[in-house]
Amino acid sequence: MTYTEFYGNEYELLKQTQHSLTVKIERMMDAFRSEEDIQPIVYYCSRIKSPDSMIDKLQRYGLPVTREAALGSIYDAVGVRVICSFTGDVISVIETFENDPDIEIIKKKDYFSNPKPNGYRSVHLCIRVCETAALAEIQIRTIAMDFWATLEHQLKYKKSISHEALIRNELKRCADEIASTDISMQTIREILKDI
Ligand code: 0O2
Repeated sequence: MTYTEFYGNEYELLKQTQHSLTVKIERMMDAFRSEEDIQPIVYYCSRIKSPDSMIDKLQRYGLPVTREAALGSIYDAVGVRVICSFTGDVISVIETFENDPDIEIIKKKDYFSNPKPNGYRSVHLCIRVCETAALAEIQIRTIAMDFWATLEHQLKYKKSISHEALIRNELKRCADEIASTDISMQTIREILKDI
């Protein structure tokens, strides 16, 4: 199924929402560039959720497989991911979004302070973009955590993994090591700032 077949006329609205969020992040990067010695945002990416992935999510949540449910009950038809250098930058970026009058934050899922059992660490802001009234999700995490999440996401799609429990434990161990490295890097950053 194509994006237009699934999202219909609303697809244009989703694209507009995606655009308005990416423009916002570009502006945020410009503002940080003039204020900070190291750019807090390393990069960002965005996407409109594919119809297959949306249908799968609606079914997982026990929702009707309709455009209305996709746009009204699921937050991440439009998804933006912001990747930061340090853990402190994750907090600064979240604060910037929280103080932005153009967006309404509906829910904050803090897997940074409360990681998922598999080790996933990220902050998800479920928002409404005032300009379009559409829902969207912003994920914010460090570059180190993004490295883990990207690889773990790819492994999820591997069918029939042998030694699954072992791999799950290893992934969790890696996530914890990465979190500990992130803390050390933040400490180094703070020491260097004071020199
Ligand atoms: P796509 O479209 O490929 O990005 P849920 O587990 O979905 O019930 P959650 O995770 O709070 O609850 O839902 P939310 O906030 O909608 O976020 C879903 C997205 O977060 C996922 O998108 C991933 O991008 C990311 N994510 C959540 N949990 C994990 C995880 O354990 N590992 C990794 N690597 N990413 C995760 P999708 O649905 O995969 O689709």
